[in-house]
Amino acid sequence: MREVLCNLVSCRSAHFASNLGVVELCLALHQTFDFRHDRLIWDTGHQIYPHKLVTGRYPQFDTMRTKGGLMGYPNPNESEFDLFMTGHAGASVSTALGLASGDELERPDENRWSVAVIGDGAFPSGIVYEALNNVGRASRRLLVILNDNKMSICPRVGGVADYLDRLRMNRMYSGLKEEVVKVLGKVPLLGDPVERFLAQLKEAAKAGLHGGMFFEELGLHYFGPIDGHNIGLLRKYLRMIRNVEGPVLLHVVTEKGHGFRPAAEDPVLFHAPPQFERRAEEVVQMKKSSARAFTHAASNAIFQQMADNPKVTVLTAAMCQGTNLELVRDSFPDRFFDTGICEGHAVAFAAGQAKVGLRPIVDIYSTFLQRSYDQIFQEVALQNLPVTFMLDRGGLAGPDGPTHHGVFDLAYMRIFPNMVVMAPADEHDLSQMLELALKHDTPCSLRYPKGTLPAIVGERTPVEFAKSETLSWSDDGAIVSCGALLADCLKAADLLREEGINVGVINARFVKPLDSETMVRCLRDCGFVVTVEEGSLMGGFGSAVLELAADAGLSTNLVRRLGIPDQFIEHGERSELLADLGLDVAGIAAACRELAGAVSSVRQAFQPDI
Ligand SMILES: Cc1ncc(C[n+]2csc(CCOP(=O)(O)OP(=O)(O)O)c2C)c(N)n1
Repeated sequence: MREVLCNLVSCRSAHFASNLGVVELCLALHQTFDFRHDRLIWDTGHQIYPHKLVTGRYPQFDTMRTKGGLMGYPNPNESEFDLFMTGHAGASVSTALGLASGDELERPDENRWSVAVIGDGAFPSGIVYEALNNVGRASRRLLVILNDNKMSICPRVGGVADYLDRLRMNRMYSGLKEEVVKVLGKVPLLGDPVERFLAQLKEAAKAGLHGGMFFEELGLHYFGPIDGHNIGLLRKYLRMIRNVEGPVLLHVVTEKGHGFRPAAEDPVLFHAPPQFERRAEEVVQMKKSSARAFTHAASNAIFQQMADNPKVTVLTAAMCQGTNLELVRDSFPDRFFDTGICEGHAVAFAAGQAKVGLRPIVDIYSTFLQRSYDQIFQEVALQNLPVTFMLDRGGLAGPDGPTHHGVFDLAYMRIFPNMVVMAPADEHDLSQMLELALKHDTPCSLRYPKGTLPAIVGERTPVEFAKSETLSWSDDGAIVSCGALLADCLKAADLLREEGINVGVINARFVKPLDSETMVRCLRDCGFVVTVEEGSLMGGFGSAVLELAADAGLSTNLVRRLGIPDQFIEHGERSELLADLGLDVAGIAAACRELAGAVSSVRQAFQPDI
């Protein structure tokens, strides 16, 4: 199984170390339960590859994360063994509890088990405690497996991590396993297996080898920690647990990257490494891209602002590596805060900092920030606090697919009073927008995609509050670009010019407040208007332009909005998905061509006969 995982990563970037770490756990689970009958949820879902391999998807495994191929996360459309399409961390205990409770109500005679496997990185998510708080009253056949590998993407942080460390240090795990076996061995093998197991536990507890009081207090039976790479031991515990009445938490200890030395030694790099070549257990060559991405421009801009202003702080929610903030973390350790996978907390925490005069930057992927929607509303926007949101991966996330596409943020941010919403087209815009945000006295957000920085040639104008940038003008038609697709809009305009169609290009920069003067001018004076955004059409930038047109009493007959339609977009390379949606050069040019044709037929119809 590990060989198959290694072969995959030699073809393309994929989640790796987490999958290597759960091979034995996955096999032991499938050997003990029948998940056509029982229920299994892998929290987050990035460690689902071994499960896919044993549930009929080995033949398609080489299509993993490619368009039309297997998804890198659980996908109920692929298999009856995947129950929820997930990619966000922390919800597994709640959904497993719901499944267990539903089964107990609907089919009490079937004795189905619901199992949630959750990593120690996901475990501190607030929602997990909401679920644990509820567990005591609920299901008898709920098993939560805490897969403790001491890592989130980066080393895990926080008090829960310290608590788990203490549990791991207990004598049962640290070298005194034989003693436990001895203790357990004292209990006679005869009799009812449930009674026997509980008796064994009592004995173990008496021997002072039993930890996990916190979970016990919440109403779960706590077992462990046990070695998560020992299939025999795992199976033994799982079989015993099947006989226990009441919810159970099994704490297993694994090594992230287990079985491939470079991954075990550097699980951060190998969480989702770039494609690499290997020889046996050596990585010969890693195909890291040298192109500068929006994320690099963002972390660079954050670094500059923090160097210039001691009031600026930065918060990340377990994504220090993904947001490229390692240098910022190491250079400004007092003003860098990693909350773990706790986005809601991060936003409310930033609100507190802003209230007392700091200038916090919340740097979170667009899709994960959705977790903190109510804190954006209540703790930030309603208080009108100057928190700056930097939304990474704002747009299509590519091979991660629908759980990770950050396509709703323009819509979800712009509806809040006080919120300023910006979308930089390139590094020039991004750094100036951050500077503007940190001087502005209301909450601000700026979003940028996963992708390399485009080079926009020609003279640029400085970023000015609520002002767009007119790069070229034509009364015939206008492309109004919101964000990072500007370079493609410019290329489309060049292409059209060669065909004799003149189109101006506007860089909108602000979604809110809109540059209403320029937008009204486009709507009123240009033959047609095409808006372009890598975000949901519902409620996004194009919608804002239509609202403005309606309010100003202007016609929208020749306005076309390009963006993400009202559907979830599958996984694939970002460029492939953009092309499918007509958001590439060819698609933008085609929309303009069509509208230019419509304009000329309207004009011909109204031409007086000579
Ligand atoms: C809500 C949310 N925030 C952030 C992430 C990004 N993310 C994916 S996996 C991961 C680390 C998970 O750590 P853990 O649960 O311990 O699993 P491991 O990879 O260590 O096996 C993070 C932060 C996410 N998927 N969901």
